[in-house]
Amino acid sequence: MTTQTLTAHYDPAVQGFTGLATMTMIRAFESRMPLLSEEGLIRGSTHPSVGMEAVATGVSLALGPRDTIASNHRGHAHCLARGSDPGRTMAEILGRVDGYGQGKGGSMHIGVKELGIIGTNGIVGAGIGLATGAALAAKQQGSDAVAVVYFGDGASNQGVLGEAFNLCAIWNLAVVFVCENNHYAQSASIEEMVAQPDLSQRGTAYGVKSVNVNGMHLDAVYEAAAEAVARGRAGDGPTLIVADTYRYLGHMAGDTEIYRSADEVQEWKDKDPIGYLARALEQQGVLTAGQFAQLEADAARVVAEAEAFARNSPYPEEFRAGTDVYEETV
Ligand SMILES: Cc1ncc(C[n+]2csc(CCOP(=O)(O)OP(=O)(O)O)c2C)c(N)n1
Repeated sequence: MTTQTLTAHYDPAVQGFTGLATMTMIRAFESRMPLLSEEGLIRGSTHPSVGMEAVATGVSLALGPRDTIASNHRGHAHCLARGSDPGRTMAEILGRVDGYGQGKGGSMHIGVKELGIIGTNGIVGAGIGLATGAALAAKQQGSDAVAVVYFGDGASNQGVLGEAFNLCAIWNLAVVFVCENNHYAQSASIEEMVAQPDLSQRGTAYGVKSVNVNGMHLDAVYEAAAEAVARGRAGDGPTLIVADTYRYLGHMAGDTEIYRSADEVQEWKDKDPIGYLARALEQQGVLTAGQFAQLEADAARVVAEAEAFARNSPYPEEFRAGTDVYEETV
């Protein structure tokens, strides 16, 4: 199969500006999670990804409408960056009937068929198999759609990853494996859990093209993702992108965070992906301080409206618990 030379072209005025708006909205949305949990509005746990916004956003900017994404327990940002409606996303998190799964999936089980979101997932690593299946289906149907899966450094220890790497490599399946290495699996640091911390070597070992990117830099993530998507579309197979990133909040609400130091958290806050991008865009002359303030105000308004929508949405009726759990046509 010939390799199409589709080089990524990050344009600060296009992907940079749009990306900043998306990241700012995701930050505002995710920053509400601990407070909504404290208020008792979220049943079960919810996992914010404050600090990791550049990964979801950079990858999403490289995707087309027919592409699919599979995600995990920390999936709100992936859905929002893919274009999910903040109100319906929030309603799902709060278990309300106007959510994407009529409130029956909750924070960790959001799916949006029309956006190709084949599911966030509470089972660590499960999205890896789903994306592989989506890519196989696309190939069998003669489509050039690409499947993305987001997973954490902890999930990279799941056996399904090796199987998926192997199948995608031998069958040239168009999967972009996006490992969000935020350095912790719940409370276990990567140093404790992995003897070879360069996770990209895992893809290389299976014949999967593998790259490391700075996950705090939208431009770097976008370039890598656009390359990976182009390879997949051209029939040249899978790519693993390992994005070095960090979550600023606890694993979930109520996390005591005794496994990491305040200095370490601060060190990563100094690399804030939103601050970095805003400064870069200002230097490149495509953003003024006033425009950035406006983006932040817009994000706050969108999230406040989403929250009001979700709070006003009723809970699903109990007798519907067993409906909508299986779909016959795929
Ligand atoms: C199969 C499975 N094992 C364990 C858990 C419990 N669990 C939920 S999140 C998590 C940590 C996952 O870490 P990682 O993949 O690095 O993602 P992160 O939370 O860092 O984004 C664990 C162990 C689970 N949900 N599913």
